[in-house]
Amino acid sequence: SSSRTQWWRDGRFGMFIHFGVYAQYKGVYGTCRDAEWIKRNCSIPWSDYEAKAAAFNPTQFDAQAIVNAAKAAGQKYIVITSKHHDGFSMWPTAVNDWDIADRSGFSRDILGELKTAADAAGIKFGLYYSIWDWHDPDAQPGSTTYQNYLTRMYAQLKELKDRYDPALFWFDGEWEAPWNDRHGEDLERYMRGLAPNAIINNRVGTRQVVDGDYGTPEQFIPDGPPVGQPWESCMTMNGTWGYAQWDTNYKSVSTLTRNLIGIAANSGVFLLNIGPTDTGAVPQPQLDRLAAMGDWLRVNGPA
Ligand code: FUL
Repeated sequence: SSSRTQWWRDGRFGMFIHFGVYAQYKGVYGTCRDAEWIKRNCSIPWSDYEAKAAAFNPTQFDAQAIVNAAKAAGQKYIVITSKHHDGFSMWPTAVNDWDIADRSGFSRDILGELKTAADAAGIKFGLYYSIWDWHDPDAQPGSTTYQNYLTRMYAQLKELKDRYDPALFWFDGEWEAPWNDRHGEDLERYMRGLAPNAIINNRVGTRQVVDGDYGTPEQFIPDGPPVGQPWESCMTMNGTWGYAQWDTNYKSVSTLTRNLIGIAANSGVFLLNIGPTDTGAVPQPQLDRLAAMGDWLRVNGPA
């Protein structure tokens, strides 16, 4: 409804964070290059990926610094990957053991740290969750036991609600069978019961403008007036969502600022991504761009 989404529509500008085991590869596997899709696109065996998970130790992840950077940039909300397509949970889920607490040596609750820092700064906290899951055996193509995966997914979403009470759920990976129209409708109904005030993006389902609260153009800005739903353009500053050391192809501050202005002019919302490195630190070119956008907004933005 329009009152549910009001803070988000008024806020206009948010921070996306793609962070997970994939950052450990820094975008490189042998001669193959990718980022958060590296497991799949570089055909990495699970044994290798699981070893990388075991070595995951992002001690430089600094929730307060990230929230400070968002705040200074003029961003009003943060959405971080709780589970990407690799299925790895960034919180200590009880549903399976493919998670940061059970499979890495890193025991901090970084989602909790970010939620606490965001709350204190008056910034809304949201979670990305991929429906598509490359790791869960019941979620694989042709699975006759997909329902078992769905039961676990519902349980994980309840964990996320109970632990972090997110203001926004950003679903993804809905395009991959066997997920279908009915699954999307069912999940949205479940989420409305679980978290009636939370905003949900349209990738909860496969029916485009019918599903969720808002549309999610990715890496582009729709040029016409918005159709059917509120919308949020999500975009990278360089070319990759997850960290890739080789990806230094950054947009300029003026391009990013013009993107924000163009989106706002069409009543949209801008979700701009950062991808922390394997140590958890945010790459300096990303921090620089956030700071410069904030400088511009303080002079030229809304009062
Ligand atoms: C896409 C995903 O496949 C990408 O990895 C990224 O998360 C982007 C925001 O959504 O569909």
